[in-house]
Amino acid sequence: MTDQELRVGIIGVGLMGADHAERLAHRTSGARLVAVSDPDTARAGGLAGRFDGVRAVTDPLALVGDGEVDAVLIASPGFVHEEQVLACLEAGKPVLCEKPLTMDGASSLRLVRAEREGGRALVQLGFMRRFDPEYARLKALLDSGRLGRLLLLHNIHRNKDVPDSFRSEMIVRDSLVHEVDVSRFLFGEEIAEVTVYSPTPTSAAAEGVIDPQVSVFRMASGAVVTNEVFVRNQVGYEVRCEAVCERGSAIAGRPWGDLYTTAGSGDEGVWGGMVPTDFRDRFALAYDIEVQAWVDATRRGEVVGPTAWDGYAATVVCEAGMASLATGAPVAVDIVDQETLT
Ligand code: ISE
Repeated sequence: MTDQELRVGIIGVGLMGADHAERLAHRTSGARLVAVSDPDTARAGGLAGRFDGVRAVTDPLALVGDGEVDAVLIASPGFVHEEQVLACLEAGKPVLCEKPLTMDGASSLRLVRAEREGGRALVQLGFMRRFDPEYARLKALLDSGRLGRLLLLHNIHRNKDVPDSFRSEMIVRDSLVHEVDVSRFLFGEEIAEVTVYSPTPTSAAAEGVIDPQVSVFRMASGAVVTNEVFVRNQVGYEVRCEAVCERGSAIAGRPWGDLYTTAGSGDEGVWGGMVPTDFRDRFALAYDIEVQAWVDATRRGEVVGPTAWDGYAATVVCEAGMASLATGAPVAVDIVDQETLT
Protein backbone atom coordinates (compact mmCIF):
# COMPACT_ATOMS: atom_id res chain seq x y z
CA MET A 1 0.00 0.00 0.00
CA THR A 2 1.43 3.37 -0.98
CA ASP A 3 1.33 6.19 1.57
CA GLN A 4 0.51 8.61 -1.19
CA GLU A 5 -3.06 9.76 -1.69
CA LEU A 6 -4.54 8.48 -4.94
CA ARG A 7 -5.06 11.44 -7.28
CA VAL A 8 -8.31 10.80 -9.16
CA GLY A 9 -9.72 12.36 -12.32
CA ILE A 10 -13.40 11.97 -13.26
CA ILE A 11 -14.58 11.88 -16.87
CA GLY A 12 -18.25 12.81 -17.20
CA VAL A 13 -19.82 14.88 -14.45
CA GLY A 14 -23.53 14.45 -15.13
CA LEU A 15 -25.69 12.94 -12.36
CA MET A 16 -23.45 10.02 -11.47
CA GLY A 17 -20.08 11.70 -12.03
CA ALA A 18 -21.10 14.67 -9.86
CA ASP A 19 -22.27 12.26 -7.17
CA HIS A 20 -18.89 10.48 -7.28
CA ALA A 21 -17.09 13.86 -7.09
CA GLU A 22 -18.86 14.61 -3.78
CA ARG A 23 -18.06 11.11 -2.57
CA LEU A 24 -14.36 11.38 -3.42
CA ALA A 25 -14.10 14.85 -1.95
CA HIS A 26 -15.95 14.18 1.31
CA ARG A 27 -16.49 10.51 2.02
CA THR A 28 -13.46 8.62 0.69
CA SER A 29 -10.15 8.25 2.47
CA GLY A 30 -6.79 7.90 0.75
CA ALA A 31 -7.92 9.68 -2.40
CA ARG A 32 -8.05 13.23 -3.69
CA LEU A 33 -10.11 14.52 -6.60
CA VAL A 34 -7.76 16.54 -8.82
CA ALA A 35 -9.44 16.90 -12.24
CA VAL A 36 -12.78 16.61 -14.00
CA SER A 37 -13.72 16.61 -17.66
CA ASP A 38 -17.06 16.91 -19.41
CA PRO A 39 -18.18 17.95 -22.93
CA ASP A 40 -20.30 20.54 -21.11
CA THR A 41 -17.32 22.70 -20.11
CA ALA A 42 -19.46 25.07 -18.04
CA ARG A 43 -20.71 22.11 -16.00
CA ALA A 44 -17.15 20.81 -15.51
CA GLY A 45 -15.90 24.29 -14.57
CA GLY A 46 -18.78 24.82 -12.14
CA LEU A 47 -18.14 21.49 -10.42
CA ALA A 48 -14.36 21.99 -10.26
CA GLY A 49 -14.92 25.40 -8.67
CA ARG A 50 -16.78 23.81 -5.76
CA PHE A 51 -13.66 21.93 -4.57
CA ASP A 52 -10.16 23.07 -3.67
CA GLY A 53 -7.42 22.09 -6.10
CA VAL A 54 -9.65 20.53 -8.76
CA ARG A 55 -8.99 21.45 -12.40
CA ALA A 56 -11.45 21.26 -15.29
CA VAL A 57 -9.78 19.67 -18.33
CA THR A 58 -11.51 19.99 -21.70
CA ASP A 59 -10.17 16.88 -23.44
CA PRO A 60 -11.01 13.64 -21.56
CA LEU A 61 -8.01 11.87 -23.11
CA ALA A 62 -5.75 14.67 -21.85
CA LEU A 63 -7.16 14.02 -18.37
CA VAL A 64 -6.17 10.35 -18.73
CA GLY A 65 -2.65 11.33 -19.82
CA ASP A 66 -2.27 14.03 -17.15
CA GLY A 67 0.80 13.37 -15.00
CA GLU A 68 -1.05 14.47 -11.87
CA VAL A 69 -3.87 11.93 -12.37
CA ASP A 70 -3.06 8.47 -10.94
CA ALA A 71 -6.43 6.81 -11.59
CA VAL A 72 -9.58 7.58 -13.55
CA LEU A 73 -13.28 7.25 -12.77
CA ILE A 74 -15.36 7.12 -15.97
CA ALA A 75 -18.98 8.24 -15.65
CA SER A 76 -19.48 9.41 -19.24
CA PRO A 77 -22.12 7.91 -21.58
CA GLY A 78 -21.44 4.31 -22.67
CA PHE A 79 -20.78 5.16 -26.32
CA VAL A 80 -17.48 6.89 -25.45
CA HIS A 81 -16.26 4.27 -22.97
CA GLU A 82 -14.24 2.17 -25.42
CA GLU A 83 -11.91 5.02 -26.36
CA GLN A 84 -11.61 6.28 -22.78
CA VAL A 85 -11.00 2.89 -21.15
CA LEU A 86 -8.49 2.03 -23.89
CA ALA A 87 -6.64 5.27 -23.17
CA CYS A 88 -6.44 4.30 -19.48
CA LEU A 89 -5.10 0.85 -20.40
CA GLU A 90 -2.50 2.37 -22.72
CA ALA A 91 -1.45 4.82 -20.01
CA GLY A 92 -1.33 1.99 -17.44
CA LYS A 93 -3.87 3.81 -15.24
CA PRO A 94 -6.40 2.01 -13.02
CA VAL A 95 -9.97 2.84 -13.99
CA LEU A 96 -13.38 2.50 -12.36
CA CYS A 97 -15.81 2.49 -15.28
CA GLU A 98 -19.53 2.95 -14.80
CA LYS A 99 -21.69 0.46 -16.66
CA PRO A 100 -22.07 -0.36 -19.50
CA LEU A 101 -18.46 -1.23 -20.31
CA THR A 102 -19.27 -0.42 -23.96
CA MET A 103 -22.31 -0.56 -26.24
CA ASP A 104 -21.69 -3.97 -27.84
CA GLY A 105 -19.98 -7.26 -27.19
CA ALA A 106 -17.30 -6.85 -29.87
CA SER A 107 -15.98 -3.58 -28.44
CA SER A 108 -16.18 -4.88 -24.84
CA LEU A 109 -14.16 -7.92 -25.91
CA ARG A 110 -11.55 -5.65 -27.47
CA LEU A 111 -11.10 -4.03 -24.05
CA VAL A 112 -10.88 -7.39 -22.26
CA ARG A 113 -8.18 -8.43 -24.73
CA ALA A 114 -6.32 -5.10 -24.49
CA GLU A 115 -6.21 -5.39 -20.69
CA ARG A 116 -4.87 -8.97 -20.91
CA GLU A 117 -2.27 -7.96 -23.48
CA GLY A 118 -1.09 -5.23 -21.11
CA GLY A 119 -0.41 -7.98 -18.57
CA ARG A 120 -2.01 -6.11 -15.67
CA ALA A 121 -5.58 -5.93 -14.37
CA LEU A 122 -6.64 -2.27 -14.34
CA VAL A 123 -10.41 -2.19 -14.85
CA GLN A 124 -13.14 -2.29 -12.20
CA LEU A 125 -16.75 -2.14 -13.47
CA GLY A 126 -19.25 0.03 -11.63
CA PHE A 127 -21.74 -2.67 -10.67
CA MET A 128 -22.34 -1.18 -7.24
CA ARG A 129 -24.91 -3.70 -6.03
CA ARG A 130 -22.09 -6.16 -5.33
CA PHE A 131 -20.94 -3.71 -2.64
CA ASP A 132 -24.38 -3.12 -1.11
CA PRO A 133 -24.20 -4.65 2.39
CA GLU A 134 -27.40 -6.68 1.93
CA TYR A 135 -26.42 -8.06 -1.48
CA ALA A 136 -22.94 -8.84 -0.13
CA ARG A 137 -24.50 -10.71 2.82
CA LEU A 138 -26.82 -12.57 0.48
CA LYS A 139 -23.83 -13.66 -1.59
CA ALA A 140 -21.97 -14.81 1.55
CA LEU A 141 -25.06 -16.72 2.76
CA LEU A 142 -25.45 -18.49 -0.59
CA ASP A 143 -21.74 -19.33 -0.73
CA SER A 144 -21.84 -20.71 2.82
CA GLY A 145 -24.08 -23.54 1.58
CA ARG A 146 -26.44 -23.19 4.57
CA LEU A 147 -29.49 -22.96 2.33
CA GLY A 148 -28.35 -25.63 -0.10
CA ARG A 149 -28.10 -25.11 -3.84
CA LEU A 150 -29.43 -21.88 -5.36
CA LEU A 151 -32.39 -22.74 -7.61
CA LEU A 152 -34.13 -19.49 -8.55
CA LEU A 153 -33.76 -15.72 -8.30
CA HIS A 154 -36.63 -13.26 -8.50
CA ASN A 155 -35.53 -9.67 -9.12
CA ILE A 156 -37.66 -6.54 -8.83
CA HIS A 157 -36.25 -3.22 -10.15
CA ARG A 158 -38.51 -0.16 -10.16
CA ASN A 159 -37.67 3.47 -10.80
CA LYS A 160 -39.97 6.37 -9.98
CA ASP A 161 -39.43 8.10 -13.29
CA VAL A 162 -37.14 8.40 -16.31
CA PRO A 163 -37.00 11.00 -19.11
CA ASP A 164 -39.02 10.42 -22.30
CA SER A 165 -35.69 9.74 -24.04
CA PHE A 166 -35.29 6.54 -21.98
CA ARG A 167 -36.50 4.09 -24.64
CA SER A 168 -37.39 0.39 -24.35
CA GLU A 169 -33.85 -0.74 -25.30
CA MET A 170 -32.40 1.42 -22.51
CA ILE A 171 -34.57 -0.42 -19.99
CA VAL A 172 -32.54 -3.48 -21.03
CA ARG A 173 -29.12 -1.88 -21.42
CA ASP A 174 -29.16 0.62 -18.53
CA SER A 175 -31.54 -0.93 -16.00
CA LEU A 176 -31.79 -4.72 -16.55
CA VAL A 177 -27.99 -4.79 -16.83
CA HIS A 178 -27.91 -4.66 -13.00
CA GLU A 179 -30.02 -7.84 -12.77
CA VAL A 180 -27.69 -9.40 -15.34
CA ASP A 181 -24.72 -8.70 -13.11
CA VAL A 182 -26.48 -9.69 -9.88
CA SER A 183 -27.53 -13.02 -11.42
CA ARG A 184 -24.01 -13.81 -12.68
CA PHE A 185 -22.60 -12.71 -9.29
CA LEU A 186 -24.95 -14.73 -7.09
CA PHE A 187 -24.94 -17.87 -9.23
CA GLY A 188 -21.25 -17.61 -10.14
CA GLU A 189 -21.98 -18.71 -13.69
CA GLU A 190 -22.89 -17.26 -17.07
CA ILE A 191 -26.36 -16.57 -18.47
CA ALA A 192 -27.10 -18.83 -21.43
CA GLU A 193 -30.42 -17.48 -22.73
CA VAL A 194 -32.62 -14.41 -22.33
CA THR A 195 -36.30 -13.84 -23.03
CA VAL A 196 -37.84 -10.38 -22.69
CA TYR A 197 -41.64 -10.14 -22.52
CA SER A 198 -43.58 -6.98 -23.30
CA PRO A 199 -46.65 -6.65 -21.07
CA THR A 200 -49.24 -3.92 -21.71
CA PRO A 201 -47.36 -0.71 -20.86
CA THR A 202 -48.32 1.59 -18.01
CA SER A 203 -50.37 4.56 -19.21
CA ALA A 204 -47.53 6.70 -17.79
CA ALA A 205 -45.00 5.25 -20.29
CA ALA A 206 -43.63 7.59 -22.94
CA GLU A 207 -45.11 7.04 -26.41
CA GLY A 208 -43.88 3.72 -27.83
CA VAL A 209 -41.95 2.66 -24.71
CA ILE A 210 -42.49 -0.84 -23.32
CA ASP A 211 -42.58 -0.36 -19.55
CA PRO A 212 -42.75 -2.51 -17.44
CA GLN A 213 -40.74 -5.36 -18.93
CA VAL A 214 -40.54 -8.90 -17.60
CA SER A 215 -37.61 -11.08 -18.51
CA VAL A 216 -36.34 -14.56 -17.85
CA PHE A 217 -32.70 -15.65 -17.78
CA ARG A 218 -31.73 -19.28 -18.16
CA MET A 219 -28.38 -19.80 -16.46
CA ALA A 220 -25.72 -22.08 -17.94
CA SER A 221 -26.60 -24.80 -15.38
CA GLY A 222 -30.32 -24.60 -16.25
CA ALA A 223 -31.40 -22.51 -13.23
CA VAL A 224 -33.93 -19.75 -13.92
CA VAL A 225 -34.07 -16.03 -12.99
CA THR A 226 -37.18 -13.86 -13.32
CA ASN A 227 -36.93 -10.06 -13.56
CA GLU A 228 -39.42 -7.22 -13.48
CA VAL A 229 -38.04 -3.85 -14.56
CA PHE A 230 -40.50 -0.95 -14.31
CA VAL A 231 -38.92 2.47 -14.78
CA ARG A 232 -41.95 4.75 -14.44
CA ASN A 233 -43.80 3.37 -11.45
CA GLN A 234 -44.53 6.99 -10.38
CA VAL A 235 -43.85 6.18 -6.72
CA GLY A 236 -40.23 5.48 -5.87
CA TYR A 237 -37.11 3.36 -6.18
CA GLU A 238 -37.52 -0.29 -5.26
CA VAL A 239 -34.83 -2.88 -5.85
CA ARG A 240 -34.91 -6.31 -4.29
CA CYS A 241 -33.86 -9.83 -4.98
CA GLU A 242 -35.25 -13.07 -3.59
CA ALA A 243 -33.01 -16.13 -3.76
CA VAL A 244 -34.78 -19.49 -3.56
CA CYS A 245 -32.60 -22.39 -2.47
CA GLU A 246 -33.16 -26.06 -1.73
CA ARG A 247 -33.51 -25.41 2.01
CA GLY A 248 -34.77 -21.86 2.37
CA SER A 249 -34.91 -18.45 0.78
CA ALA A 250 -33.50 -14.98 1.44
CA ILE A 251 -34.43 -11.49 0.28
CA ALA A 252 -32.07 -8.54 -0.15
CA GLY A 253 -33.52 -5.06 -0.42
CA ARG A 254 -36.75 -5.25 1.56
CA PRO A 255 -37.74 -1.73 2.65
CA TRP A 256 -37.55 -2.73 6.27
CA GLY A 257 -35.24 -0.11 7.70
CA ASP A 258 -37.60 2.02 9.74
CA LEU A 259 -39.16 1.41 13.12
CA TYR A 260 -41.61 -1.46 13.08
CA THR A 261 -44.58 -0.72 15.29
CA THR A 262 -48.10 -1.96 15.75
CA ALA A 263 -49.10 1.32 17.36
CA GLY A 264 -51.31 2.80 14.67
CA SER A 265 -53.56 5.83 14.84
CA GLY A 266 -56.62 3.83 15.77
CA ASP A 267 -57.31 0.11 15.95
CA GLU A 268 -55.01 -0.70 13.04
CA GLY A 269 -51.39 -1.68 13.36
CA VAL A 270 -48.96 0.07 11.02
CA TRP A 271 -45.32 0.00 10.18
CA GLY A 272 -43.67 2.93 8.52
CA GLY A 273 -40.92 3.79 6.13
CA MET A 274 -40.21 5.94 3.11
CA VAL A 275 -39.57 4.62 -0.39
CA PRO A 276 -36.53 6.51 -1.76
CA THR A 277 -37.11 8.26 -5.06
CA ASP A 278 -33.61 7.99 -6.49
CA PHE A 279 -31.06 5.20 -6.91
CA ARG A 280 -28.30 7.52 -5.67
CA ASP A 281 -30.05 7.58 -2.27
CA ARG A 282 -30.96 3.90 -2.14
CA PHE A 283 -27.46 2.77 -3.08
CA ALA A 284 -25.47 5.65 -1.52
CA LEU A 285 -23.75 3.30 0.92
CA ALA A 286 -23.04 0.77 -1.84
CA TYR A 287 -21.42 3.51 -3.96
CA ASP A 288 -19.40 4.72 -0.94
CA ILE A 289 -18.12 1.20 -0.25
CA GLU A 290 -17.49 0.58 -3.96
CA VAL A 291 -15.38 3.71 -4.45
CA GLN A 292 -13.51 3.18 -1.18
CA ALA A 293 -12.77 -0.43 -2.20
CA TRP A 294 -11.51 0.80 -5.59
CA VAL A 295 -9.25 3.41 -3.98
CA ASP A 296 -7.88 0.96 -1.40
CA ALA A 297 -7.28 -1.79 -3.97
CA THR A 298 -5.67 0.64 -6.42
CA ARG A 299 -3.28 1.88 -3.72
CA ARG A 300 -2.34 -1.75 -3.06
CA GLY A 301 -1.82 -2.25 -6.81
CA GLU A 302 -4.82 -4.60 -7.11
CA VAL A 303 -8.28 -4.70 -8.66
CA VAL A 304 -11.31 -5.88 -6.66
CA GLY A 305 -14.97 -6.38 -7.54
CA PRO A 306 -16.44 -6.72 -11.01
CA THR A 307 -13.89 -6.93 -13.81
CA ALA A 308 -13.70 -6.06 -17.50
CA TRP A 309 -14.85 -9.63 -18.15
CA ASP A 310 -17.98 -8.98 -16.06
CA GLY A 311 -18.57 -5.85 -18.14
CA TYR A 312 -18.16 -7.82 -21.37
CA ALA A 313 -20.47 -10.63 -20.22
CA ALA A 314 -23.16 -8.13 -19.16
CA THR A 315 -22.93 -6.32 -22.51
CA VAL A 316 -23.36 -9.58 -24.45
CA VAL A 317 -26.37 -10.59 -22.33
CA CYS A 318 -27.97 -7.17 -22.87
CA GLU A 319 -27.41 -7.47 -26.63
CA ALA A 320 -29.30 -10.77 -26.54
CA GLY A 321 -31.93 -9.08 -24.35
CA MET A 322 -32.44 -6.30 -26.89
CA ALA A 323 -32.82 -8.87 -29.68
CA SER A 324 -35.40 -10.73 -27.59
CA LEU A 325 -37.23 -7.47 -26.81
CA ALA A 326 -37.79 -7.04 -30.56
CA THR A 327 -39.45 -10.46 -31.03
CA GLY A 328 -40.42 -11.81 -27.60
CA ALA A 329 -38.57 -15.03 -28.44
CA PRO A 330 -35.73 -16.54 -26.38
CA VAL A 331 -32.27 -15.50 -27.61
CA ALA A 332 -29.11 -17.48 -26.86
CA VAL A 333 -26.19 -15.57 -25.31
CA ASP A 334 -23.15 -15.89 -27.55
CA ILE A 335 -20.27 -15.40 -25.14
CA VAL A 336 -16.67 -16.37 -25.94
CA ASP A 337 -14.99 -19.04 -23.84
CA GLN A 338 -13.00 -17.27 -21.14
CA GLU A 339 -10.56 -20.17 -20.86
CA THR A 340 -9.54 -20.01 -24.51
CA LEU A 341 -9.36 -16.23 -24.66
CA THR A 342 -5.92 -15.09 -25.74
C1 ISE B 1 -29.52 3.97 -13.95
O1 ISE B 1 -28.54 4.19 -14.94
C2 ISE B 1 -28.98 3.08 -12.89
O2 ISE B 1 -27.90 2.56 -12.96
C3 ISE B 1 -29.93 2.77 -11.82
O3 ISE B 1 -29.35 1.94 -10.84
C4 ISE B 1 -31.13 2.09 -12.42
O4 ISE B 1 -32.08 1.84 -11.42
C5 ISE B 1 -31.76 2.95 -13.50
O5 ISE B 1 -32.85 2.26 -14.06
C6 ISE B 1 -30.73 3.30 -14.57
O6 ISE B 1 -31.30 4.16 -15.50
